[in-house]
Amino acid sequence: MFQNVKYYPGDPILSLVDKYNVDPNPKKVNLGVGVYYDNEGHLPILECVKTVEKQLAKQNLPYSYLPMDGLAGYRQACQNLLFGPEHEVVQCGRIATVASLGSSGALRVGAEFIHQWFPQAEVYVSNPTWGNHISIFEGANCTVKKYPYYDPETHGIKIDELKEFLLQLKAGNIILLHPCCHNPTGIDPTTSEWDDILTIIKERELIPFMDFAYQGLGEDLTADAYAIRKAVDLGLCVFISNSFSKNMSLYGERVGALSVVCPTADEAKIVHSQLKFIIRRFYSSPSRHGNYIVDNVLNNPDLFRQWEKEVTEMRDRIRAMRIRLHNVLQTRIPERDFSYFTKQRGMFSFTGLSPQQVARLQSEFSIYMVENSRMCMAGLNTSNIDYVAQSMAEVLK
Ligand code: KET
Repeated sequence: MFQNVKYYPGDPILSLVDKYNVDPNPKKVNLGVGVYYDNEGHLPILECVKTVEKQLAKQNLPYSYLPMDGLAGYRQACQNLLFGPEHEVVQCGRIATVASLGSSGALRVGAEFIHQWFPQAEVYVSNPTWGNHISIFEGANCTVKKYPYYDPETHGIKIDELKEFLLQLKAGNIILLHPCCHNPTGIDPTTSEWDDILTIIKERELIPFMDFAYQGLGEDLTADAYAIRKAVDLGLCVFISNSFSKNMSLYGERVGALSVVCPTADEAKIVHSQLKFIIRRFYSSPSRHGNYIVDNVLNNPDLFRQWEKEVTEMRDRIRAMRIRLHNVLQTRIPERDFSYFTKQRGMFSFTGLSPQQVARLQSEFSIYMVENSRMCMAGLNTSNIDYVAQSMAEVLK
């Protein structure tokens, strides 16, 4: 009966975790999946989350279904976080926001909506991008193509090529953008480059889809939203997927949201209704617990401040690791320029290692990073960083 079913060999990022877990080497280091570990190598539970957990435990709420689109307080908090509560789009009700199963779920629901209501639209992703972007949109039967982005020569963005490319695209196509902490390269446009990119998107009548999985881990919660706010200020309609996996360390709770900024509040109501219909047919409603946690953290000013502080600590720790890795490598191999490690932002770094060097790191040193040379800086800590830097220097020689 299942003779024709083909074996799925696994995801290149998630499969690394399985390999890492069975590696008996006590020195092993996991720099594969985009997960933040603290300096002790543990997955943190944020203090703001612990406080809410205690409150929720006391309340002993029954396990009712959530509405299809999630808790109203949660959805409002997501809008406030994306735009600031005073922003005109928030005040006027021009955003359709639904809770989702992480940013992945938001992307999938958004892809379904796009395929259903804009069947001609092609989806353009950066070259390179998070591999699952391509899978998710192709899984919704969208045609996916790539736009030029990363320049391995300069470890920067091919900004002129990118702009020229956008200028020749047909109106109505979707441009998938990473508003901050580009995955996998760690290279983001400057604010003036964003202005140029978004102005072309506006002129060409393209539709931006912003996947915002790392808010707060680039510059800060507000600065990281620059591209999103700018797009809306230019009068663009925007799809936004956001996530609390990384910035609230709630990975397994699968908490995210899809927001669609519409020209009018009436259109937002209609779009919202269709998003609910998609959700109903996919999985009916989101899970409760994560919605409650985030709702309580974001809507309580003290807990919000506590969260902001904890996000800052995560961001600063990653930065410190970048600087230290850079310093060790630069001392070991002075003829090579490693300054890109400190220019990149967010969790990831494109190390520039060849696939053979990545494989050697894994087989000889039990250091796991993605084959495309992406390394998760948040897996580094003061105990393993020297070992990683020395091993990298060894394979780079
Ligand atoms: N978008 C991007 C750009 C992203 O890097 C991830 C996760 C997601 C969406 C999904 O997030 P979530 O809200 O948990 O559904 N990236 C890491 C984990 C993964 O591959 O699933 C990673 O790149 O390692």
